[in-house]
Amino acid sequence: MPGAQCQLGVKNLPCNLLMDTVTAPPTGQLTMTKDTIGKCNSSNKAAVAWVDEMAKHCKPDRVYWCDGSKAERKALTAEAVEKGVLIKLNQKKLPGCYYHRSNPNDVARVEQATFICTEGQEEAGPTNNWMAPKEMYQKLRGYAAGSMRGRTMYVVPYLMGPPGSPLAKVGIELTDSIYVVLSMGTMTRMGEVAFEELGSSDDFNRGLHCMLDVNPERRFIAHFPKDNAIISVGSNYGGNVLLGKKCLALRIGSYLGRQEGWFAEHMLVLGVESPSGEKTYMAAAFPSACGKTNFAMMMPPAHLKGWKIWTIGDDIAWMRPGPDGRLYAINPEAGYFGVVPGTNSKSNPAAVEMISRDTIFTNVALTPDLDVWWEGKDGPPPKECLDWKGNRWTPDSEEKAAHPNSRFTAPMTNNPLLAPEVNDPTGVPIRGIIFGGRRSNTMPLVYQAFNWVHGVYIGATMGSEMTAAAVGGAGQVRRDPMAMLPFCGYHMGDYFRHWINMHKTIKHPPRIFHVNWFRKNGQGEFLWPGFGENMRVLKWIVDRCHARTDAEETALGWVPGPTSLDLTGMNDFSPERLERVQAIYEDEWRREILMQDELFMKLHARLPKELIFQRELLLARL
Ligand code: OXD
Ligand code: MN
Repeated sequence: MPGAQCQLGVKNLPCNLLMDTVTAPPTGQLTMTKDTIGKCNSSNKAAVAWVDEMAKHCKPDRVYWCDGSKAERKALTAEAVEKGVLIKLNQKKLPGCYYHRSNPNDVARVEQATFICTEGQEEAGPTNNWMAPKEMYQKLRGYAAGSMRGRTMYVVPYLMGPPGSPLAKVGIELTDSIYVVLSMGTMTRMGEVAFEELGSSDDFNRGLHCMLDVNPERRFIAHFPKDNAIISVGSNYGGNVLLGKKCLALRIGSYLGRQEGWFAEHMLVLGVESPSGEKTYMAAAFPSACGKTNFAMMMPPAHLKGWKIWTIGDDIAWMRPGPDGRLYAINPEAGYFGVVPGTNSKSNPAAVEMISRDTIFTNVALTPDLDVWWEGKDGPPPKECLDWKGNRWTPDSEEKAAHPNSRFTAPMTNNPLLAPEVNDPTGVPIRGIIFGGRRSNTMPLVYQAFNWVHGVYIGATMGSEMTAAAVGGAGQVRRDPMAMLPFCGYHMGDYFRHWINMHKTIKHPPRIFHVNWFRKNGQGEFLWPGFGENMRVLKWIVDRCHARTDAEETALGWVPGPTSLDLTGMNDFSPERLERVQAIYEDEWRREILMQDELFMKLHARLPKELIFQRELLLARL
């Protein structure tokens, strides 16, 4: 009903078109009344006007403004169950947990459908798909027009980062997917908190998500960095549609970070507490599905019992120089959207606990007693269950029961290792940055850069075997600079320049390291046990950051001396094995450096000279 006035005092602005048609939710109104649920809860003129404009365009049957309350979540969850979007899991075993199955054509990020729409193509660079903003707006507005007829448009206000943080950013996502609303409620600080932070400012990310008919032919994830805007159509997969995550926190974030002098990175952030109570904060970039969540929630082995890991974030770090010359990081997110297969009490005991309640499982297998199952879960497989597509599955089936990129969406507050500092608006001071990839050969377990620019070179030339987190190419090595290849919102050469320039603004820069947990021997077996044992490597890294352990110089950088990596209790890990996992083979490295050429050639017009010099120096050292 055009012309309705916002209840919260905005004069002469249609508040939202159709709010009066909001129906009461099936269950669970605790604090809300029938009169207020879903109604406009913002007096921000820019927000109200934009929602109004988009509603007129998409023509939903109703517009629902989310307030982020517990009562709202309960009500929307019940609605999602009633509509068959979610299945309620066995609440005795998994309290607060729900099951979702996505369209089988929509199970991962689609990089070929992801666009950076800057004015000129050069600004987006050769590693991004590009279309001119005008053209893309026209195309996607065409798809969005009238696309929400018969549906609800949910207004999802959200805050990325702790309230009051100088790094925090507000977004509003308009979506016709109730699954997205519930997921955003877990992954971000969603609801009134965002409007409180926004005040009367018009500086918020404008995100529009229309599911359409979930058709890969009409699937686009388009970013308009100059307008701080995103339009995503034709998908309902988290990485494409939870717009606060990859779209705002990384692609738009990296663009804003370059303008404003900070970093938006695909990095976990953790605190390492020593037996004496000293806390050292580290950030680490690994490509998608290479164990960031496991590393961020690691349990040290028995021998290092006095050590403890605290999680700040498992996927994204926003970092900026503080007044004391150190680099401070926040986690902009409030939940984890993690890969499920392989999660068990060995790989990630804290995650097993975390996802036993309040979690949405997407594309795992469903057992007859409404429990969930996936490859690599503790215990034997079920005798029979439904696979992620809803087909009958038995251990004899050829296909996997859970999709390799099936996911959990869990609130960070369920993480038993959650660092209390996660809510500190200042963030945590980062002492070390770790880069790593999934490499069966060439890359040693650990080495340290000689200095900042060398560290930038190491990050810029990172390579990794591809995983199921993105469609296509699994297993092939591709260059994934700083794990940002699919997430950098501008020219990668300018991004490297930003990294090099930022050094001047950080008086006490973090030390930089490279790790590889995945090196294999000739028989295809992993040389390093990984998981909790990675704590031994992390301890060496922490000690290096505090300049209290020794290292040996190699062509690649500093490596642990024969006795400085603590291997106590690893009885089957002989000194020869350590030598093999740390080995630097000249022929492998010459090939590696040749492979880097592909990326360097692509970026050559804007590639900082410093990186070319670093490459030459490395060649000379080999
Ligand atoms: C993710 C990804 O989902 O990197 O975190 O794809
Ligand atoms: Mn990620």
